[in-house]
Amino acid sequence: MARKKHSIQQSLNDQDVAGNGLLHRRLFLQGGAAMALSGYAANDITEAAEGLPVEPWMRFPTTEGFAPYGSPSRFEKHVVRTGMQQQANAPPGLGSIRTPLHRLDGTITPNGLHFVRLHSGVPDIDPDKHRLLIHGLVDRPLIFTLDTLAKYPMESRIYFLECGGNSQTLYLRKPIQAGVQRIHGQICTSDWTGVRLSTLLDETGVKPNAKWIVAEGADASGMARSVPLSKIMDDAFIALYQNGERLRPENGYPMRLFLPGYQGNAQVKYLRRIKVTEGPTHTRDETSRYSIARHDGTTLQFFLVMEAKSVITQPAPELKLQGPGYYKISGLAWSGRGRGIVRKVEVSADGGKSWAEAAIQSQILPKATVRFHMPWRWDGRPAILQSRCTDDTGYVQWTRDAMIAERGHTGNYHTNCITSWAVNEKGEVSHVYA
Ligand SMILES: Nc1nc2c(c(=O)[nH]1)N[C@H]1C(S)=C(S)[C@@H](COP(=O)(O)O)O[C@H]1N2
Ligand SMILES: [Mo]
Repeated sequence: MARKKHSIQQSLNDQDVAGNGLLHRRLFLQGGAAMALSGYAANDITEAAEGLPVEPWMRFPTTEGFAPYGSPSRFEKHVVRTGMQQQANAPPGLGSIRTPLHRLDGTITPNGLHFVRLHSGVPDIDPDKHRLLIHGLVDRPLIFTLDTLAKYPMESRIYFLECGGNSQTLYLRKPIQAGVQRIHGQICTSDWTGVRLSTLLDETGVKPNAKWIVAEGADASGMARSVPLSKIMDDAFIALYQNGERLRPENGYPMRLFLPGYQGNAQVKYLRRIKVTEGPTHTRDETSRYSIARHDGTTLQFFLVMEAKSVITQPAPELKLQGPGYYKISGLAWSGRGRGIVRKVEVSADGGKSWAEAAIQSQILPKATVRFHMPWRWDGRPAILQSRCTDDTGYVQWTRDAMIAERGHTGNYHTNCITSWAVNEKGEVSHVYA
């Protein structure tokens, strides 16, 4: 028995693929690792098999489980959105609540946990009274109700939605001491269903000099954003359903603009108007905000595509390691560039000195998050965990140093640099710059 154990240990040690205990990504598929991870000795298992408990709920049926709208197990009450519901000195309804990335697996975000970013709270819109107006440089301005939209062909696509301000604290000079939820919890993925805008614009017709549109929401923030007509005709749509149900009020009920791979802010919720224009409108939300200030004093305007990015969600500062041993590093990767395909994700356990390719456990879909994982043998000594994403254009997620060199500390948006989680001897995880 002891000999056997030794050989498993030996084969695990032979699987090192990068510094500080990163193991080959296929290790989890092999029997040896499963045995090493279970932690039970063979005679414990025999004993357990003989004495499997018969619990009360196995003896008597319950009458539970027929709720009109289901909710998670009572043991999952801690899996909630958190964040700033109301910032000090801010106008009412300005803030965000963020997704508990460290508590989720897979790629689809449950609707009740999708991050919420609001500039004036949620308007209480009656869907029967809501109208969408398409006008401006069109041949025939048209008004659509929910009922008329429902008659058009719809498409369902799985796409990520990330706030342009997600992770923006990485621009700060000192790493904030917060978890993955606070720092990165504004990236989610859903199955969105709606009507392509190209279909609706075929109906209205578009004048030859039309090159942009401006989209306007029906909330008090007056959210309005300009989008190139090329994007609108390519893959933009009016989203009506999110993971099979009507959009949640917080996420734009009854309809929102959806722009695959673009920054969240441009995906105008409570959409009530699309005006076809010659050029960008230069609205408040695209001039005072959501442009990227650069170190050389210039500004990147209409910088709408979210670039390749990844983040380790387990371990994370919210999750302490329980002593040396085998761990599964897991996280999300995505890109809005090119076709939006994640080509590979690499993981480092030594602060970026050496890297190894992670396994992808989800489907690889354009402009959607993918879930990666990587086996790791933690020896109990300090380590720095990082991940980096490469997309189909060959773009590699950059380091924080490279990002700061180009954008300085005032950059604020599109923070797609590598994140570093430091693990100390106690197994505590914290956010560092490495
Ligand atoms: N009308 C309107 N649209 C809006 C916003 C808003 O406050 N009002 N917030 C924007 C921002 S900043 C982001 S990141 C996304 C967030 O979408 P979500 O709240 O569904 O996650 O919606 C965008 N669209
Ligand atoms: Mo945002």
